[in-house]
Amino acid sequence: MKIAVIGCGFFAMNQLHGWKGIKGAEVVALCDRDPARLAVAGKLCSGARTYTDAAAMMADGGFDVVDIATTVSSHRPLVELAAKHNVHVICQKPFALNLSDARAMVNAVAATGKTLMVHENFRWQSAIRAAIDEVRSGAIGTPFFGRISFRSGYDVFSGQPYLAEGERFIIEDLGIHILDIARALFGDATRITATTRRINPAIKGEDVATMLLEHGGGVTSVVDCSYATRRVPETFPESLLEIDGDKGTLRLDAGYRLTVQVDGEERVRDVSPPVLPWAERPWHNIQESVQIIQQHFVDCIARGEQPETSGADNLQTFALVEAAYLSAREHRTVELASL
Ligand code: NAD
Ligand code: 89Y
Repeated sequence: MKIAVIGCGFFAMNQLHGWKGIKGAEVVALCDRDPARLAVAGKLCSGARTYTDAAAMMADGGFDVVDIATTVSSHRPLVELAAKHNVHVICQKPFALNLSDARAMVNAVAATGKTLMVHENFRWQSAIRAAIDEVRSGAIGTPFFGRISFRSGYDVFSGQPYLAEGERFIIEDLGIHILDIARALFGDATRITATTRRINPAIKGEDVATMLLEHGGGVTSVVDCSYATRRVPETFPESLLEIDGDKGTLRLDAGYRLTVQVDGEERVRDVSPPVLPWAERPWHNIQESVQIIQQHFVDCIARGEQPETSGADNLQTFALVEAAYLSAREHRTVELASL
């Protein structure tokens, strides 16, 4: 599978390393408007053609997949450009600026018959995956309550300065993954109620969000996110879980400790992610999930299946983000069906 990557910034480095770890995948073209960033990526993927203009790269072709790792404002034009050139597409989260753009992007790729996956990688973290597998296997019976919690004081702004500048921050940037984990565990939500706060005066958007979801299958979940939480140990970038089912409970605690209790019996597992050779702590958790999601994409194409985090699926995650902001702004519960 020949891959072209657009956007060679902070996060794309993980995706480039991830592709190197996938048998049969090869990055053959790279594009970034910034020649310095392009040069760094070019060193990592020697032999790949380099471009500062995405349209020129697309016109030259010679690849099966475009992997878009730019920030959100360029996602719609780049996804539509890729669709025009009839290639499979991966696009980073947040998928779009708004729900109507997101729907148009899904339709554009669907019309070509090619595959579209959103790089919504937290549900692919191995610790989260271990919890999802336990829940899906029925280990704790039918879940009725879940809490998915991401609370940190880690400085994400030094690596990603744009996060301090947007009107929206934590729900759009990070909450999107945590809401997606809630969907992976409990299915689609029908209603959401959210509150937001900004604690850090140096940023523009909200850095705390607390969300209450009702899922179609009957589960109530609490999704809480904060980048204003100063505590020891710092758990970035771990998402912690508490899930109650009618037969037992599951906890994913700090330090990647997974506990399942059923009928008075307890199973405790260390589900720490490996530190891949190119990865570094504390990002190794996310970095491993990048390689896993990219492998999933390759496997789905080979099998002719839709990725679990397809563009169409991601519309539900994206709608939760939009609904959470609407709920917080208007101090009311939002029905997802109304969007
Ligand atoms: P960045 O600003 O460091 O890099 C983006 C790069 O894209 C820049 O080098 C820029 O020059 C280039 N670019 C922008 N528009 C372009 C265009 N039209 N043509 C060619 N190049 C273009 O941003 P980043 O921190 O790497 O974030 C990129 C995306 O990855 C964001 O959507 C962000 O939310 C996402 N991200 C995801 C995770 C995750 O865990 N999934 C983590 C961090 C960032
Ligand atoms: O951009 C974010 C993401 O997707 O994962 C963590 C992050 O880098 C900072 O919140």
